[in-house]
Order: sequence, then C-alpha cells, then structure tokens
Amino acid sequence: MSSPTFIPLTTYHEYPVEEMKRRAAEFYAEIRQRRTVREFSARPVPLEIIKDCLRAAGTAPNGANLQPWHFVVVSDPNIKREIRAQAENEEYDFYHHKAPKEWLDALAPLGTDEHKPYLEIAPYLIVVFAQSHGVSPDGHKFKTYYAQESVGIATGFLIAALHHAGLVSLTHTPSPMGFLNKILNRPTHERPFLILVVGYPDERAKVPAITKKPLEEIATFL
Ligand code: IYR
Repeated sequence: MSSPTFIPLTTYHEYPVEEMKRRAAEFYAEIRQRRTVREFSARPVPLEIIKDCLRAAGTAPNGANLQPWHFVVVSDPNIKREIRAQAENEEYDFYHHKAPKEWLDALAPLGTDEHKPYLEIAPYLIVVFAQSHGVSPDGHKFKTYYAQESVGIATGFLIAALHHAGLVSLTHTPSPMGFLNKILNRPTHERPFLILVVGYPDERAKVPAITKKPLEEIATFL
C-alpha cells in the first residue's frame, strides 16, 4: 500500500461573485446550444482537436483514480465500414424483433431506425471502453471501482469538450456491442460503453424538435 503525497492546490482560481454568475450563465448559454446530430459531413477534422478533447475527458473524476477507460479513435474507412455493417445488423434486430413497443414509442420523436450511414460518413468514431479491471505493465490484474460511473463522467467531459471546440457528436449504443472488441482488438475486460460519432454537421442537417425539462422539474431545493 502506498502512502499519500499531497501538494498545494495551485490550480483553483476564485472569481468575484459577479464574475462567477457571469461565467455560470455563459457556460449554460454555450452548452445549451449542443444538439445531438445524426447527419454528418465527411469534412475532415484535424486529429489534434480530437486529441485535446480526449485529454480533457481523461481529467474526469473517477473511482480511486484508476482511470478505467480506453478510447479508440477510428478514422480508417475500412474499420468504419465494418462497424457500420455490424451495428446495422444489431439495430435491425432491435427495431424489428427485440425492442418492446413502449421503447419504440419513446424513440418515435427522434425518428431513428436501423440505418446508420453516419458510422461511415463522419470523420471519427470514438469508441469508449470501460475497464472492469485494469492490467498493470507487469501483467497483473487489479480491480477498478465505479467504472461505469467514471466512464460516464469522462464521456460527458468529452462531449462538452467537442461541443466547445465547435464539433458535433452523437452518442450511439448499438446493443449488444461485443462486436467492437473483435473489430478493434480490445481485451474482454474492456466493455464497450458507447460509440461517439464526431465531426461537422451536414450543411442540411436537421434535428428533432424536442426540448429539455426546465430547472423546476429536474431539481429540488431544500
Ligand atoms: N440504439 C438504437 C436505438 C436507440 C435507443 C435510444 I435509448 C436512443 O436514445 C436512440 C436510439 C439506435 O441507435 O437507433
């Protein structure tokens, strides 16, 4: 067991209250512009932007700081084609056999179906994996904690970073997603969490006319 080492907190910066209010309002104004997009442009995006967004994701708080995530960035057209083929296969089953009517009714406002052309069109698919356990450089296994929660938080950071950079994204979760381990050659202790489709929106992109719940509905103040 290693003993803790503490260093001074030098990265915290306190703002005057008025500035904090402005900053909170500005962040909300920016993040509320984010929309999930399903029509992507094939325009290339510099990889350095994606790398910085991933660096931002990697700063997320997580269980015991074991950072139980791995991100596979796919731009290779052959791999994208293979992911699309397998995802559409699973989605066909979902829409035509597996999904209960209640689930299909809930999805109706989004206008989704089994066709996933964006998996080939968008310049990047970031496949997010959650590590149920880790493997140290000497090959020994160690348990991870709150892997799903940790990876969810990191993915939230990633989505916010991509939006802040000026890109759009789509969280895509074909079910089951085991085929991603095979295609991307990832070990079985890494579970696919989701595919984040990333790029520019198609210039004619449309999004569903849906709204977010107001504060009074999502929060209680006691
Ligand atoms: N994975 C399917 C279905 C789907 C499920 C949920 I929950 C969504 O919010 C959206 C879609 C698909 O991608 O079409």
